[in-house]
Amino acid sequence: GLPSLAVVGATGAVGSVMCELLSSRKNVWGEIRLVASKRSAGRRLTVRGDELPVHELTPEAFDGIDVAMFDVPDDVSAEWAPIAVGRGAIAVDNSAAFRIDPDVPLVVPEINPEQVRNRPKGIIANPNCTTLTMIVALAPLHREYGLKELVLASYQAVSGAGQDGVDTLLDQLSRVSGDRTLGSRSGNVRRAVGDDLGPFPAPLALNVVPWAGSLREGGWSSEELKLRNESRKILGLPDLKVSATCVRVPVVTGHSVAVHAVFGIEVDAEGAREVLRHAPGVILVDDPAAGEFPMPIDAVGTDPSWVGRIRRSVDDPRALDFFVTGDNLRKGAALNTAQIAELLSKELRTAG
Ligand code: 11C
Repeated sequence: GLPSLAVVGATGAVGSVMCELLSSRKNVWGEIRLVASKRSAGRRLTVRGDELPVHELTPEAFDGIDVAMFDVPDDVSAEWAPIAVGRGAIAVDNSAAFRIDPDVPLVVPEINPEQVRNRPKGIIANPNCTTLTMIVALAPLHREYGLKELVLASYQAVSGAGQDGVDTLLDQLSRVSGDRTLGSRSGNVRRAVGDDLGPFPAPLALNVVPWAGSLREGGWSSEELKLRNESRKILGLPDLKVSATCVRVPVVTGHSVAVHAVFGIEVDAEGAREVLRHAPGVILVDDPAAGEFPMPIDAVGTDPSWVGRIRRSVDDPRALDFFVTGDNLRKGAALNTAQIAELLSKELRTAG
């Protein structure tokens, strides 16, 4: 029969998109078992047209499971992915717990699908949503021109911080709507928004916040270092120079990145467009004269990374500037995890 799948974290922001994807993509699974924390256990969710109960996360929840997907916080994955492996499952983990572990492959199926088989710990990691959005477009350009250096600025949606992030922005927007004086005097947006900042260090409504993640050495944020370390690992470029500034913007879903990429040889914008027209998982949206740009409001709910604003640097013939947008809950999280699991389903069916 078909392999069995557990979805751990089924009730979260990413888990909900996962349930949708499992209902709409080609069916390669036998039993699907939904698992979540004790708080969410007992709820029922619809997958493939069936109402399924949500089981509590226990070691027994993995009995008889071939592939276990994790969309949970880092500490939960760190504890429970090895338990799932101990019960006989292969774990596909979307937290940061294992991404940089040299014994855990970090997989993007359009770029390094062969790495799925290289899993001494029985764990495969899924990249961060900001890295994923960008890397799908960057990897084919690297193959063509040889990447040397990246300078990045992100524009990240609030759903990257989960359902709490979404609720926080929408509540704040309802508090500021209607007051036409807001934003013209220091401090008045803060007063209108009030004290509830949700998972963010500052108000998101009518603002941009140059911060995502937690503080690391040298003033870098964890999100900025993830972009650097994960890009290096996925592209197999351990010495790649990466400088990133990660910024949260008042967008519900859809992470964007402004990319300055320096290559080893001269580039040209039309050549880069031609590469991206044929790249898997990419859609080229690059017609400024017609008002066509990659933007979150269009990319949300779709699978590909949307790329545009492709220009050769005026001052460096080896550098390209471009803008890329993708659905952070879909390709950024649930879709990439589902694609990795589908590679495993195929491997198990071929072996079995
Ligand atoms: C954000 N990218 O937008 C983060 C969320 O490493 O998987 C995902 C954190 C991670 O806040």
